[in-house]
Amino acid sequence: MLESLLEGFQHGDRLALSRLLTYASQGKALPEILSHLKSPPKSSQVIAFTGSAGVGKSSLIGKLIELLRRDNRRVAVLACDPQSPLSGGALLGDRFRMPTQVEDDVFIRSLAATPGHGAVAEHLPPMIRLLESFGFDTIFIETVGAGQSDTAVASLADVVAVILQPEAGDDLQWEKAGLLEVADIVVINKGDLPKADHVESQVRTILGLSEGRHVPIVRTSAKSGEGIDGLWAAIQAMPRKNRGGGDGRELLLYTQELLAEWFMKAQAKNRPDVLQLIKNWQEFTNQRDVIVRKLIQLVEKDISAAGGLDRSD
Ligand SMILES: Nc1nc2c(ncn2[C@@H]2O[C@H](COP(=O)(O)OP(=O)(O)O)[C@@H](O)[C@H]2O)c(=O)[nH]1
Ligand SMILES: [Mg+2]
Repeated sequence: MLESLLEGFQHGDRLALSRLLTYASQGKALPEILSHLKSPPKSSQVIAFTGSAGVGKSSLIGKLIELLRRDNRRVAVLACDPQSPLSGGALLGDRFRMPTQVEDDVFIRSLAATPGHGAVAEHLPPMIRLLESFGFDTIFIETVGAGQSDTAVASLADVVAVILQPEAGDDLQWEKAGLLEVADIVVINKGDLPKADHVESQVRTILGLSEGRHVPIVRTSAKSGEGIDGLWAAIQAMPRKNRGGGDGRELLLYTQELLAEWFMKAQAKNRPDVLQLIKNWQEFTNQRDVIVRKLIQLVEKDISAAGGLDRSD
């Protein structure tokens, strides 16, 4: 089954891509899948759109897709939305302001964000690898910005665009100020509404406080289409990050995910050895490195017994 999927994938079969993405999103067969992926001739540009619900992330991505399709670029979207389950039917309907999936060179997948991973769906890194290997030029990741998970997005994307909108209230909330820390570009969308100037000046103040960082601010309206070209130009002007795994971040992220999964499963099964370690952790605070080493030993034993971390259940 997996073999024929991988075979189909190599031949550009979108159904095979779709199935493999589902495997990856469930953490299934990751080592096999990843080891079969060929490096694409050209790496994709991964662009994260993050910001509160309703600011217009999907609408903006939809507009950019129209623009990119005019250049015949192949585009994929991974939309991580805690409110929308994988069934995604509603998402791809009216509410999701993106072109429909009829076009062959546009691929959209909505994902439920995994608890414990903040806004970032679990196993996003291998999913990005799949899309990249399939040959998409541009990959958008849509996330609802929320605290620490943004750092994870930042490490997965070449460019992080933080989307804001004019607010009824006066002040930018702190939560948004925190979001700005991960921004490579700040987008003030809904420029057709009043108060956009006010938001922009607040953003300038906050960004001005962190010296030595130049973050472009772009005004857009996904409704009128104004500013969309400028947004794309700003995105293209950003330097590419080293996403290829060469700086170790991908390895680290992957390891963290696998360990978290192992740990959660072990806890759910009430494994006595793990429960004991958790108890020790609380009692013997001066021996924590010993406890960590014991835990790693347990994981190691499991891997060799099961022939791989992914099959350890
Ligand atoms: N007036 C105005 N409305 C917008 C604009 N962009 C998006 N919207 C509307 O804002 C709502 C939320 O948009 P959506 O793209 O789903 O936001 P998301 O939750 O951030 O993905 C929808 O009703 C859109 O039609 C804009 O530039 N101007
Ligand atoms: Mg959306």
